[in-house]
Amino acid sequence: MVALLSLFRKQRMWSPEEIRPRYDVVIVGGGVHGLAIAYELAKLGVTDVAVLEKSYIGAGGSGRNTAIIRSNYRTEPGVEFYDESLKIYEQLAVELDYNLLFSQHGHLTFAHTEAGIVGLRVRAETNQVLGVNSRIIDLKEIAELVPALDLSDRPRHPIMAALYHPPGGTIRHDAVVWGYARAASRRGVAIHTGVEVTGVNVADGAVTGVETNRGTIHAGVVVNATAGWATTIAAMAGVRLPIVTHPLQAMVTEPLKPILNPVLVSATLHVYVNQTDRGELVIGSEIDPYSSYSHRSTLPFLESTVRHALELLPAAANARVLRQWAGICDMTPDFGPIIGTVPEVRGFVVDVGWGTYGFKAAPAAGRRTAELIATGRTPDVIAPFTIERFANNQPLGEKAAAAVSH
Ligand code: PYC
Repeated sequence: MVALLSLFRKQRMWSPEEIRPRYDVVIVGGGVHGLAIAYELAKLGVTDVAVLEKSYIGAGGSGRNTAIIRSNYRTEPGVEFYDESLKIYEQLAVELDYNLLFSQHGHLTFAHTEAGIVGLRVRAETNQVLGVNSRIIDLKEIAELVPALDLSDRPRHPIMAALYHPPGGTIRHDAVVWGYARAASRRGVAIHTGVEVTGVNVADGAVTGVETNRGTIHAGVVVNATAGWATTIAAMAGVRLPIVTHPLQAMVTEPLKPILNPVLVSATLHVYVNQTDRGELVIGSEIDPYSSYSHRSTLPFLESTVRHALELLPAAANARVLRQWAGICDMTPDFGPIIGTVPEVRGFVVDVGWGTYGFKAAPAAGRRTAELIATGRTPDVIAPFTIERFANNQPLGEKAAAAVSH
């Protein structure tokens, strides 16, 4: 019996433990960002760390995104940052000793107009200058990559060219969350689920801890690594963030034979499609055009998104949609994240504002946020993402490549 119990304990992904009254660092949010920060802090020797998650780990955006990885952004800071993240993802399964099912099957962004081609060319050239593999390809090459596409001139918006980004692909999002949680726990991080933060305590301009549904926890550093609730947690510390929250929906079909290798994105059609290893088509669009905290799926989204997906892939017309879901996304005015300290409260660190692009960013955001906390210095690669950029009139201008329909 004792042997059986110890076997069971050994198989747990992370060890449950009592909540202590004090930690050096408390991270609010047990999604991929919070867990990556915790893991990277522990690697740097900061192990007195607690991750507080009000639900189960990965319950928010980390479990609801469509797991696309790419670094074909438009601005220099964006490309450099996401490329660092992609490179960490390339060796993360080995580092975490956990199969993450990362598949670099490529990423295609279509242009349907001359202006669209110019936009993609700017991205291709910025990518290439910064060493990122991405280039414009013509219809012949597109047809070789995805024979199922409708490349005729029959659609309302015929495809004219594409930005091809071979290192892009998809990863198993739950596995990434579990892998980080297990690795962080093995290095001494405490992961507390079912613990909701109800207040952030501040005294003399510095954070002193958090209030939770399980009592007060003291900490010298509190990290806001939430998605969807970033403004709520920040407001508890008296910090206002320039963020508006929107739902983002997606759906998945029944499994089909393989018809699609790369991820397909069309800004003009406001749609993206990829096929999972199991054969399902994952279909999504842009954020819903209204601010809300709702997790409800809607019929208008289903109707319009399917219609647009079928303009690209008419062969999928008879596929049945099995599931549809929504997550909530924190959008900043320039579609860039906010990472770093905040001027109002010492010890309050934010890793927020990840819009619809947070999952692919987590490894680099985790590593660099941990470095900031451990050393007190802002690493160069995240310096453009500080909150001060809004007051200093230095927005990022990443809207063109950050999301689906821009
Ligand atoms: O940034 O690649 C992306 C993306 C896909 C779906 C939502 N965001």
